[in-house]
Amino acid sequence: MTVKEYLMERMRQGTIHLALLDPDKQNSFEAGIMAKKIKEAGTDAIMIGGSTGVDSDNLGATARAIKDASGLPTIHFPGGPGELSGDVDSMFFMSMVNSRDPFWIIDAQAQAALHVRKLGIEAISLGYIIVEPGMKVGEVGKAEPIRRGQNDKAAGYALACELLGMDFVYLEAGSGADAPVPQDMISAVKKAITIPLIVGGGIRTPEAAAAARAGGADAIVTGTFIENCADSGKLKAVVDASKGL
Ligand code: 1GP
Repeated sequence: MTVKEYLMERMRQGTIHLALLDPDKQNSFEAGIMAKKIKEAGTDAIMIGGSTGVDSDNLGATARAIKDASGLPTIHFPGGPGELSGDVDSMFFMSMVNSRDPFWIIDAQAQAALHVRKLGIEAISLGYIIVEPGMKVGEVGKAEPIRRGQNDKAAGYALACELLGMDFVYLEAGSGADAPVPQDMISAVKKAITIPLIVGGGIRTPEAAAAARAGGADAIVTGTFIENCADSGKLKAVVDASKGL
């Protein structure tokens, strides 16, 4: 089964949780320990990536450690075309569709594509939509973030991604955002598309996860919260709220 099939299968049963680990924030040994903890909390798969400080070496080492420690599927969440590893199970082959720089829309992907194929990495295509505040990723990607309240605009971008043949759409408020993507924007986007909707950025409480789920998110991503949370009960509470358990 491919990672895409695995995710689709799980999402058919309800909202799933994806944990994001940034190889620049801890060494691979620590990433393995975190992966084991988050697996016990019930996460469905682990995304690996960050906007800066990731290279093929720390990406590969982190992917191997996560796999060994948890057995969960790994998904590379790339910060640019210079970091690639055959040690991941799959990658989000993504376009930041509301970037104002063609590099982040298609040129980075063109630089990486032949290498991705050569390494045999499963590529899951993804339309990446930055919502304000957008944080570091919005800044690095020169995004023009969707403003709060611009629900039709968000839905238009998302449906354009679907009509272009992309597998998934990701609404991203940015890692560490003070407020996640608003629930009514998630609902408006969900209503417009038939492909799965991933939501992330600024989700660090069970209430925020439940709101994203109620809005219609098919997958909820948490990164910063996992990095900072030593309490396995709190970890499980956010994962459970994401999945409606
Ligand atoms: C970032 O959406 C993810 O790409 C996760 O954001 O770190 O705020 O959970 P947080």
